[in-house]
Order: sequence, then C-alpha cells, then structure tokens
Amino acid sequence: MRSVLATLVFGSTISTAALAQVVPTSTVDYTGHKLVRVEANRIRDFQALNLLAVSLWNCNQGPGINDAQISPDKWQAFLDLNLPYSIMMEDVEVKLRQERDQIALAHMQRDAAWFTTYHNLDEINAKLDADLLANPTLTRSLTIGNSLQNRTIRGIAISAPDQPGNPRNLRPQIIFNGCQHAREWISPATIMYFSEQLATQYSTNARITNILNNVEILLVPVVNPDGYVWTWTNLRLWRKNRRDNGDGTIGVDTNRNWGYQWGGEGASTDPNNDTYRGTGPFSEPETQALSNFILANPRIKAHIDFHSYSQLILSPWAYTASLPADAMVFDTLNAKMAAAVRAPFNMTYVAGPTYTTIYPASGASGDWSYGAANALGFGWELRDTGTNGFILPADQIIPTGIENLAAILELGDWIAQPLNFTFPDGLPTQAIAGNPSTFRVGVVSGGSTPIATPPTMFTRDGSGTWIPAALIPTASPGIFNATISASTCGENIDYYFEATAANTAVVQSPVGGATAPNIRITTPVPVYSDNFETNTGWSYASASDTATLGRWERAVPQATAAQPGNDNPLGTGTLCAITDSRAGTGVGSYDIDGGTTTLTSPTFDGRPPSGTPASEMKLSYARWYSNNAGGAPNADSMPIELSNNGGTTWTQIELVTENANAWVTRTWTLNSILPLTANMKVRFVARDLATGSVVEAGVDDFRIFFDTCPCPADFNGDTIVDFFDYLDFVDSFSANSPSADFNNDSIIDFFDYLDFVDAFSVGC
Ligand code: 0X9
Ligand code: ZN
Repeated sequence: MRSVLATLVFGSTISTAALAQVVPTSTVDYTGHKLVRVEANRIRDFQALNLLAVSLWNCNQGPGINDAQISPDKWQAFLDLNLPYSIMMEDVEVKLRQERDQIALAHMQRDAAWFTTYHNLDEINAKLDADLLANPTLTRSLTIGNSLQNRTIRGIAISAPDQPGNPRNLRPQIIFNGCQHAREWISPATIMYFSEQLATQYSTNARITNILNNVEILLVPVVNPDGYVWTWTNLRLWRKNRRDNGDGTIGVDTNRNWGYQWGGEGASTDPNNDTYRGTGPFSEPETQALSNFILANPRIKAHIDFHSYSQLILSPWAYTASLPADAMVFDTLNAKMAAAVRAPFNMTYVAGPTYTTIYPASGASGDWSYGAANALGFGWELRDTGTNGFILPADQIIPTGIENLAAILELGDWIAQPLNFTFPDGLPTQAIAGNPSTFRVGVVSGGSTPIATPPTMFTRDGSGTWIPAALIPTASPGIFNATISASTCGENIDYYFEATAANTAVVQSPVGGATAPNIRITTPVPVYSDNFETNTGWSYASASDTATLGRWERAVPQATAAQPGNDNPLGTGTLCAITDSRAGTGVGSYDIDGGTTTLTSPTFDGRPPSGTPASEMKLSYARWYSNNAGGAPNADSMPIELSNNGGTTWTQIELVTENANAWVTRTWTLNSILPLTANMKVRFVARDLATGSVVEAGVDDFRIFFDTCPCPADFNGDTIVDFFDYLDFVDSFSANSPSADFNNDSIIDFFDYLDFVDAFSVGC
C-alpha cells in the first residue's frame, strides 16, 4: 500500500486491513507516463506510434487520431516522430493516485453515498443484494453464468408486479450490461445507478412507471468479473478477460469474441493485442454466458453494451460499413437518445453506426444481439472525451448516471409502445403554395418488426373535417409514402397518423391524434429559390480560399459521423452544397483540411416589389455544420455573410458553431442585416483552422421570399384593404395600365373588373 494511504488511514475508524480490501492496489507504476492525443494519419506513423506506446487507450487499430500512453523513457523517441499531438494527461500515475485517494477517503466516511465513489466487485454484488432486498416486488435476481475463474456474473431484473392482462413474464425485455472491458469503471457504476433509480422511481415518476409496467429491464453490471477484479488488485488499466493464452500472454477481448461475423475486420489475431479475438467465436465463458442468457430470453428486444470512453452511441453494424435493414429504426433511436443524453448537462454523445462512427470491429456484442438474437443491439461509450479517459473522477458518476438514464428511457419508451412511427425525412412544417409535401413514414412493432398494413393519415384544412387516407406501401417493408396535397398561401393543414399494432392496440402519432395534430403552414412562392439540384451559378471557390481538401462542391453527401448521408430532407431532390465527397469511411474522411473554403451565391435582387414593405423580404437556407468530432472538438466556426454591393464588402449574418448533427433551417429578415439592393449575395465560409478539428458543412434549399401571402385586393400594397384600393384599381383600369390586368390574361377587360370586385369583397 502507498504511503499516502497509510496517512489517510491513520486516525480513521476503518482498519488498514479493511481498507486494503476496498482500495485498488497496483503492481505497476506509471510515474511520468503521459497520455497524448496524436494525429498519425500515415500507416508507418501509426505503426511507429503503436510500437512506442505502452498502450493505445482508444484501441484504434489504424491510422488517424489515437490516445497513446507514452512512458518517460520513450518520450524523446515520441517527439522525434514529429507528429501533431496534444497532452491529455501529464502524469498517468498522478491521476491513478488521486483516484485511489478518493476511494480511500470515501470509504472512511461514515455517510458517503454509494455513488460518490467507485466500488470493487464484492461491493457491487452487495449493492445488487441491497437493491433486491429494498424492492422485493419490483426486482428479481439474475444469474448469467460463470467467468473463467469461476466468479458468478450477476444481474438484477426490474419490472412492475403482475397486472391484470399484463403479466410480468410476457413483457418485452431490454438488457443493459457494463464492464466487458475491465478498466471502463464508469460502465458498472452507471448500470448500478440505473438499478437504484429505476426501482426507487417506480410509482413516483410517470414515465418510469409506464416503462416498468410494460417492459422488464435486465441489468448486468459486470460481464467480465475476472478482469474487473484484476483492475482493482494489479493493473488498473487492464482491458481484456484473464484467459491464459498459453503463449505467455493473457486475455481475450470479449468484445471481439461474439459469434456474429467473428474474425473479420477490426479484431486482432495476436494474443498479446488488446483486441485479441480469442481462438474462436464464443471461446470465452463470459461471452458464452451472456449470449446464452440472451438466447434463452427471446423477449429481449434491445441490448445496450456500455463502455467508456468517448461519448458515443453506436448502432450496427460494427463489422461492415453497410447499413442494417433497420437503419431507419436505429437512426430514429440514435437521434432520440443523443438528444436525451444531452438534455441534463449539455453533453454531446455522437450517435451513428459503429463502423463509421468509431472504427471497424468484428465480433462485438451489438452486432451479435442484432444479427443473431433479433434485438436492437447498441454499443455505448460513456464519459468523457479523453480528459480523464478511463480514470473518470468519481464526482462524474452521478452526472453520467443522470444523463444516461435519460437516454435509456427513450429506448424504454420505444419498447414499451406496441408500435412506433419513424419519420426519416422529418415531418413537413411548411410547404410553398401550390406544392404538395411527400415524405416517408416507417412503422414497426415489437421494437423493429415492420408492419404490413398501411397506416392511415388524417388531414384537415384549417378547422374542416378530418379526411382519412391509407398511406402507400413502398418496396421496403414497414415504410410507406405520405403525401399532403398542395394548398394555397396562408392555409394551415393539420395532420396525424394512426396504425394498429399486432396486439390490436391503436397507436397515433403524435400522441393525442386529432387533439394534438402536426401542422403544416403554406408559405408564399419564393422570388428566388435554389435546391442545388442543378447548377444555377453558385461559386464553389474564391480566390482567397486556402483549404487543401474538402472544398465546397455540389454533390450527394456521403454519410460519416460528422456529415449527413442526404441533402435537406425537408426539401426536394438529393443534391446540396457540401464540403467534399472524397471516398473513405472514418469521421475525418470527407472533412475540410488546411484552411477556408467559400461558397458564394449568385447575385439576387433583394428589393421588395412595389407595395411590399422591405421588412417582408426574408432569406432562408438549410445548413449542416459539424465540428464536435475528432481530436480538437469545437475549435472552428463558420461565418455566413451578406453583401449588398455584389461581394465588395460583407456583413455577418450568423457565426455557426452549433453541432446539431442535423439539417437546420434558418430564416432572416434581410433588411435588418443590410439595406436591400439589386446586387445582393450570400456566402458561407467553412474553415478548418484548428489542428485536429473535423469540420463538415452543407447548404441546401436557399430562398428569398416574402413573409406574408400576397393579397391581390390590397391593390396599393399598404397592407390594408380599403376604399383606396378600389379607387386605385378604377384609375388603373381607366388608364388601361398593365396593373389592371387582374386575371393575368393579358387583356384588360370587364373580367378583370369582376375579379377585382370579387377579391375586394373577400378581403385578405
Ligand atoms: O472497441 C470496443 O470494443 C469498444 N470501444 S472501447 O474503447 N470501449 O473498447 C467499441 C465497440 C462497439 N461496440 C459495440 N458495437 N457493441
Ligand atoms: Zn470498452
């Protein structure tokens, strides 16, 4: 035991011997070891780094950005590699000592709450027993199986007691596990937080009550107990299980050992490697136990395997870049969970398919759960993004628990529902007068089973009667086309959807159906509109641009974790302006490098037509911006600027820093930025100025329009329909002025007079 502990123990109520059992000990000393984030893009640089490093904490098997632990004796050699790096941790041992001290201190307090520190395996099992005892009607104990060293892999199941017509043993289940990787201590802590909160909030929290009334939650905090114990007794940064590989090396990466696409890309055949896949699929008792448990419980509809660190929500596939059949369901859930996890503390967890969002990995649990066990399988990386890495300070256990509980409740809601809707193109909130809105509607029951019967869409015009229409099936099961027909400027269309689940329950979207419908408003026809489907004269480069890669172009975007896989879904077509479509799969594959790239609109006339106030002239565009992936998140920004002198001078419209991970439509009043002229332009200056920053930008559906619907009866354009309009019309009519051609038939005659009188009597 370290001397600092002896000091802490001195005078306390806990004996040194007792404390020794609950405070980690170590057989190695990492004094002077630094953790560095390194950009090693070339294969030979990566290989050199890999050889030098004590270990790579991110387990990345390839070139790119890596977190490398470098011992003091290798520091100069590391510097000699001459790679861009930032120091994440000055001294790993100092961090480890702080962690041990915190654990010791917490255990010496008589009243330290359980989640204020980390706990060893015995303490976790004791807490499971305490949770079982405290909530006997809601919980039952789970035994998953045994580890290689014969430790019991335990769990707890939580659901409401039997209800009439709703027995507990018929409810769908969701399983959450932690600690496949021994050193990722925040994962068992988070699972234990779920255990305590779900059980204690049943009947006080309506949402948790509803979930537990309809779903059984299965929690397995430590899948790899042998490895976990090892991190407490010998090597805090141990990852794998404790398999003796027979060649002097120890350990199989259980998250490369699952029997779906085992042995493919992103898993090592080298027993010494941290991603060693084992001798065959399910060669390890830990993965055998959990997979057999999942197969024995076909009510399991979803599985999240919790890891750390990087703050990621990872859906299938991990073994291939191809998208799974249920991509739409995963996209929807990824977005819901990423939004929920952000809500409490504004923490970003990037969500997406594993292969492209983190790296290729074969034999990972999520792929098996989805591919072989018919459950929605996710991998998850908890806090943080590298400041502390695996050595996450204990005061982040509760915040991590809170934000991730919020996220798993989204999955709970989904599985608790007999049927769920997805809207991969989004829902139309506005349409241009005279244009219909066509979009896709996905409907699944039981988590991911597509329904065959088309759902009904109900629409009504204003306060009119609801008109039902069956949606049109597409070639993809469970995906239908919906069309809301064209309307005139100013009309509001209400709409909602209804479908019947396998268990005959009728489900509406939005919840509440006719009493809380979606609304689509109808906007005026724009005076200038560009959806980037054809070349309309935008400039994709300016003389001052310095970006070496990833410049603006007009293209179908290629999906990465930072870049969309589609143009603005609320517009038409498939193309947009986007920064680069270079081939590649990683997050940095399509981004901007080395400077600025400028997208400039053609010149447009921003002046209002006579009779329309200048304040009615609006600019809108859909934009994509991502700068929170990669080694230096949020280090860049994108100015969007307006010119009223053909590009001689520019005024900022907005400085984009927001990482919405979605297309965002922004609308501006043009004359509040600059006086309106016939010589206006807008430009988007995307830039990668910071080292290691991944920047992606897109622009689509650019429009100049009036805000309000035209009112023909307001003949003099003073926004009031009154006798002066009548007088002005009669004047124009008698003067045979072109403006008197009210019905636009190129003849000024009595029919124009009649139409004007009609419009005048209707008003606006
Ligand atoms: O490499 C892994 O196994 C995981 N990352 S970690 O740094 N915690 O080791 C991510 C694998 C993704 N997992 C699943 N899709 N299940
Ligand atoms: Zn892990």
